[in-house]
Amino acid sequence: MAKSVWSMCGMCSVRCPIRVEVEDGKIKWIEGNPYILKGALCAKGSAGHALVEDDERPHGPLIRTGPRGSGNWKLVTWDEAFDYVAEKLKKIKEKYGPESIMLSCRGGPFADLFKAFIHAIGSPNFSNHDSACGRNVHHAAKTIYGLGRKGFAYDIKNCKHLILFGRNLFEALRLAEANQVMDMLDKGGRLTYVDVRQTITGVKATRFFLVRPGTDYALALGMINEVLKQGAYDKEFVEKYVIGFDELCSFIEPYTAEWAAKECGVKPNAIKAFVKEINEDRPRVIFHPGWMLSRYHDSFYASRALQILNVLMGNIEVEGGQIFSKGPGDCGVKGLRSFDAQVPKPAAPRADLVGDKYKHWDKGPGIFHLFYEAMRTGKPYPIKALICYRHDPFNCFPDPESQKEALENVELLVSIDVHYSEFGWYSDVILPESTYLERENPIATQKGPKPRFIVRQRAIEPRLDTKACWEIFKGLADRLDIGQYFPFNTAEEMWNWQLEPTGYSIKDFEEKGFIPLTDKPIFYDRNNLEGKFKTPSGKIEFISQVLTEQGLPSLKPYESPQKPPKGQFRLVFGRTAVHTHGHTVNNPLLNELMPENAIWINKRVAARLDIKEGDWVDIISEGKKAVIRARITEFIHPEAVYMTHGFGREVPVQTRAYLAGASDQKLQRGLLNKTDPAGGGLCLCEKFVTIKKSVRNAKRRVEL
Ligand SMILES: Nc1nc2c(c(=O)[nH]1)N[C@H]1C(S)=C(S)[C@@H](COP(=O)(O)OP(=O)(O)OC[C@H]3O[C@@H](n4cnc5c(=O)[nH]c(N)nc54)[C@H](O)[C@@H]3O)O[C@H]1N2
Ligand SMILES: Nc1nc2c(c(=O)[nH]1)N[C@H]1C(S)=C(S)[C@@H](COP(=O)(O)OP(=O)(O)OC[C@H]3O[C@@H](n4cnc5c(=O)[nH]c(N)nc54)[C@H](O)[C@@H]3O)O[C@H]1N2
Ligand code: SF4
Ligand SMILES: [Mo]
Repeated sequence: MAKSVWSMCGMCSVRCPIRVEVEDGKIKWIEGNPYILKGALCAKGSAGHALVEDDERPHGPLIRTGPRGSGNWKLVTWDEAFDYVAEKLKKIKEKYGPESIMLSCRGGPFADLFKAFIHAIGSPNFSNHDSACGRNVHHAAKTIYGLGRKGFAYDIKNCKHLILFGRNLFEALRLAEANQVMDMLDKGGRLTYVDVRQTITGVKATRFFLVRPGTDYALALGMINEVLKQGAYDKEFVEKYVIGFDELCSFIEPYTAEWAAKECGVKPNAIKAFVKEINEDRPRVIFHPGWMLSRYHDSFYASRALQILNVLMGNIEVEGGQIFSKGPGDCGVKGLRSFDAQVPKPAAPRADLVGDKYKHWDKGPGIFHLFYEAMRTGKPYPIKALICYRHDPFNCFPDPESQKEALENVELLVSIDVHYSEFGWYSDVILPESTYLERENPIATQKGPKPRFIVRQRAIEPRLDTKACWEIFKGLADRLDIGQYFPFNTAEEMWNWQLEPTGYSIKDFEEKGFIPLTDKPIFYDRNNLEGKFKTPSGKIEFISQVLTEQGLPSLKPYESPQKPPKGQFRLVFGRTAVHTHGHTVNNPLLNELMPENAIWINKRVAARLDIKEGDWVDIISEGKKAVIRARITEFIHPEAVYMTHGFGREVPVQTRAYLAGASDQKLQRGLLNKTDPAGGGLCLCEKFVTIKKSVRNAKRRVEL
């Protein structure tokens, strides 16, 4: 029998709305929701059915029998697995207190349920991946607007000039955003792209600036200087809403376009010409504040500088600018009932000390990598159990070997994953989740100018002995005597419980696959934004009270990035359009599209090192070596080498991905401790590696 199911893609964390056609219990077709995405889907989204059919994933719950990482597993029933984990958690709770248990997930719209679980246990230690992703951007936005990274939506479609500093949005995809950029370009909009190498986004841009790695802050400062010099900013808006403008004016004086040019390599005249253009285009100018900015020692300040440029453009709450994200309340609708809101707040401080020693950081998910310190030292108190839901710390954080050292002090490691993650392979228990096409998720709210409720519905029954996240957490909760916070037995009951205050029912998703809460975008009155900025002063803070109280500068004097020592290069990384981090590399279809990564090397550098296109190259980092193929190009800065993240996997049962290509995070030795004191993000591009032609090359082997 054929049916059509509204759902949400799960091949990456963007979670595009989809429509799935099913026939005789098999997936026949997947497309983007026509009301939102006009049917569009990326390569990964189209490969969803190959995930379902893939046998190289856990077939049922697994309990480790050999040493950690040995790959010796016992396949057990769900009851056995739940009993085993619950028993261990109870013992740990009794011996070390509930706060010694931590849970990390992939964040995003469904986190409410997982937060409720860990809080109900009595632990404040909820975390996610974000200190290796968007935390610097999030905290930069918070210190300027008092709102996080998602506090504004970018109306790219209607903007006249979009500026992207390393936001490679045609490869690091969010489909709706990529579609908007295409629409904007069709309408004659301009796109300026800044990167240390050329990308698909760069080739579509009207202007491409190739910069020296780690100098975005310099370029942004040079732009601010020129904007102020040319008077190319919205004086009225600044006067009305900004605190610290005078301080900015005196701070910025030395950072001229000529000065910036020396740092980043972009010609002063190009900076000046660019500022003339944005002066014509404002307020419909958007400086994207970055996404994955856990990169350099000053990425937080670079993101702040980009936000300052947004404010100077006066692009807030205008068409073609940054629009405040609206929620159900703005549409006169009550929000979903929250699981977490029913649970008493745990009393203990967080073990990562966020909100305590680190008052300037968002307590929500804290900073995951700081928990390793607590594991290592037992201070402020020990962490004895780690549950990772849809999160692979070994693929997410640098230097898995030093992570493992800290994890030796942790008595229970649980991976709730659809695959064998690298962490899962090392852990004590794997609770396999059903793929996104075989399960439901709780209903979630998508904020924006046009907020909506969204839902993931089950398209087919699970092929293997797996369960949905809500079944897994409920199964554990019942055994931990916290079942009262999960008052449902079926997905439908869960949805109805969530929807009850809103006045909607699950049937309301039938028409479009989502519940729109408004027809037209909602705008606040731009002349009356009082109360909308959630900073301590209620204003846009160029000088942030929170940073000042923490003893940190709001306008940090520029420090030039270190030059790589002779024979070494800065290791930079990024995404490809056909993979999601490390978890699609073993997907049969996507593996065919891109089975391994290569190292990009500047042409002149390669000639000097006698490396040719396709040669095997050794990448050496503090005793760790990886060998991958060379990709020689003029279009990368000579100080940098680049590789796509996600490869070099070491889970033997993933036969397609096993040891294919190299892993950037395994080369990032020592970076686990390199936290940005202001932004909280890791500095993952602060690593130099040695590059040389490998003895693995056929010719050399013959010579030997
Ligand atoms: N060196 C280096 N480090 C990086 C990055 C980099 O480029 N280089 N990128 C950073 C960025 S931007 C991010 S966001 C993080 C990502 O880090 P993570 O969030 O840890 O990575 P993902 O690979 O997205 O997913 C984690 C796990 O989720 C599992 N998974 C996928 N779908 C599902 C599902 O439906 N249910 C369940 N339960 N599990 C599922 C996958 O199998 C995978 O093991 O890494 C960061 N770390
Ligand atoms: N296909 C696909 N799409 C994805 C993901 C995925 O895994 N696959 N992951 C999603 C996630 S979690 C995230 S966080 C986003 C990330 O989205 P982005 O942040 O846009 O993506 P990245 O590819 O990590 O990095 C973009 C670029 O930064 C450049 N770069 C390195 N150093 C510098 C520098 O000093 N200055 C400048 N200007 N550029 C520099 C790199 O060369 C790279 O091209 O993508 C999301 N979309
Ligand atoms: S960007 Fe692609 S993989 Fe990610 S949710 Fe959308 S369709 Fe799926
Ligand atoms: Mo990310």
